[in-house]
Amino acid sequence: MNDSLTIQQYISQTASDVESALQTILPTSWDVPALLKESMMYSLQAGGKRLRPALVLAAAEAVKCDSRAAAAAMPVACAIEMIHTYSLIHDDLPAMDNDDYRRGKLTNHKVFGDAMAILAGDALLTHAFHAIVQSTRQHGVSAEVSLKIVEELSVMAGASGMVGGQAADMLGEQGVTSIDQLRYIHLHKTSDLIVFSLRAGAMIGGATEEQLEQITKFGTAIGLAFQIQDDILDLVGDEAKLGKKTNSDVEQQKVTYPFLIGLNESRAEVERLTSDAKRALDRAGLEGPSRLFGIADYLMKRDH
Ligand code: GRG
Repeated sequence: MNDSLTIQQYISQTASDVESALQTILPTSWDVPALLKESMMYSLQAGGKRLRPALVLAAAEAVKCDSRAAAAAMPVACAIEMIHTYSLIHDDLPAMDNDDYRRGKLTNHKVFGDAMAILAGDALLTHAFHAIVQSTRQHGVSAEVSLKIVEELSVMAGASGMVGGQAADMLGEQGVTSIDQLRYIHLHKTSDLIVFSLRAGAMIGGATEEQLEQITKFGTAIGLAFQIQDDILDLVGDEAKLGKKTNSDVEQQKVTYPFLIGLNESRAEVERLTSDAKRALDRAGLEGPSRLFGIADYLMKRDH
């Protein structure tokens, strides 16, 4: 990809590449019930930031600076977006968060009904694993690397990863009182998919175990920073809506970093985590890490 792109341009370029690749992975000719496919595509095409796919692609390129590494990583980038989208569809259901809007559009169940939304989520989750296997078939990713990616995804998206984080969040809804409990939830609900995205891209690029270890540290830290920044933006947005944009009196129902340690300390934590992440990335000694450094800074400074 063109080296002179700013990080925002890089993210929007990868987003549009991923959107085209998703059309191939779920082709119009795909012989599945039309409404199921419509429901899957509705949420996939609802216009998310495509952050996780960008991390897969940027990590592959960081380890091996050639465009073939990014092409081979594309099916995995699509797979992670399918899993992320499934999690959002299920999270919005009446039995979970009961949300009517997501990404500025009606939620999946509001358009297709609860049953079809559950099925669309299930189908996206399952099809993600199919897409990863395709990276081996079509782009020469070794079967060993593909298998390792499938194994890591099944852990990071499952009971000891994202689903576990969501369950801990649900079970602790009223009872989360410490940063450690909250950190556990964020690490699994949010960071695990981010860490997976980076590790999968890096594995396709041919990273060593030592590099993967530092990339994991980088991902864990930017994942936490991303979630804290998300909670800061939620809070600041809500206060702006209420016309009371203050730094104190943090009053909200949801237990978040701003709720537990205040807005200013939360902002400082985002900066600390981003610095830690960048130090780990430095230690990884990659061939072309500039996109990853750029994404870390972009996430810290983002305002949406
Ligand atoms: C239902 C199994 C299951 C899991 C749900 C993703 C999730 C776990 C819940 C959604 C709520 C939430 C705040 C999750 C934390 C991760 C997060 C900030 C998700 C939003 O990711 P973005 O900002 O979304 O990348 P877009 O829309 O840009 O893709």
